[in-house]
Amino acid sequence: MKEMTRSVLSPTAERVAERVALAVRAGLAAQPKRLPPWLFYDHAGSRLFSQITELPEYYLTRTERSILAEHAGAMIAQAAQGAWLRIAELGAGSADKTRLLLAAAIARQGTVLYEPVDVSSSALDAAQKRIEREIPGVRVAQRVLDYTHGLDLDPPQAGERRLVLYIGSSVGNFDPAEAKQLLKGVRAGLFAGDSLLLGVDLVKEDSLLLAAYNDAAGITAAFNLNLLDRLNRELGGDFNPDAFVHRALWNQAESRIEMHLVSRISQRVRFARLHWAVDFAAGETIHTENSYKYRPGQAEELLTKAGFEPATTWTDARDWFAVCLGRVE
Ligand code: AVI
Repeated sequence: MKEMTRSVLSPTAERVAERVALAVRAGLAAQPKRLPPWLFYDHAGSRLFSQITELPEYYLTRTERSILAEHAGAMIAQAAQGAWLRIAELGAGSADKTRLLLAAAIARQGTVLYEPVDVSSSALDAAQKRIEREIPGVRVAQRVLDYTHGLDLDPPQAGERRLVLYIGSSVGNFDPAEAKQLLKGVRAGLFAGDSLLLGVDLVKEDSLLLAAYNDAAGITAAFNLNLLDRLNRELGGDFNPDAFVHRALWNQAESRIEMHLVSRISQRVRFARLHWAVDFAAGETIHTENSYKYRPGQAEELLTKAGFEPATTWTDARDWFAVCLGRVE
């Protein structure tokens, strides 16, 4: 059975399967148990995340969008500084938010080269189709790579500058040391005059933060629990998702929302494809995600530590979200 499964997988799918198996073995053998948040984003998880971004409680997406809608022109002008701008994005396109920046670049220079960067070529194909259909004037050049291990892109041509987008509070899913390493890797792949646009969620009242990760419709709970379905499907697991419950909490000391899956009962979960099993005590949790919230000035500090020169920070009227431009000097 194991051999059969292997033989029908493409080399890329095999690499993903291997990566999932390694992450699960390491994470569920650890104490406390944990799983990395990239595991959320299978097909069903990506759809659930897209629903999350529309939830009334999940203010992040719409707040960042409002900042971009108001300031896209200034962001593009500051990044370009009179040169021709190409726009790279870490992650395969955040749809309508990216569109605001691409449209501002087109308004300024007539056309734009958009380089979405992702490990998943299927996610990039989908982003390319969507962008080319929706925004005439954009030329899309996919970059298939894992940007968490550095950004190895062609240098921009003479008279060009590159703006890298890392928006959507994605950096918030990394702890401060990892975030610094990741941005240092991005910086290492850039050239003088290039820049990075970084979107971070800001600390606010606990009740607002908690509601965003504990929505009334239960979509975030479904997103968290979907991880167990994924492991059942991909690793031959026998998780009973009803035996786990979603929990989101605000960790004030670490300035982060944490998501966990809590085992309701004492139970053993088997993974046929790993020839392995793991025990859970009643109440034991799997820590599935951190979402760091920044205080004013911290995003700029992070940019500086990663080797960027913070240029401008744009926020909304309530100071709920910040978008910072960091420049390579
Ligand atoms: C993708 N990332 C920035 C989201 C966040 O808010 O940390 C993922 C998410 N998790 C639960 N809801 C949304």
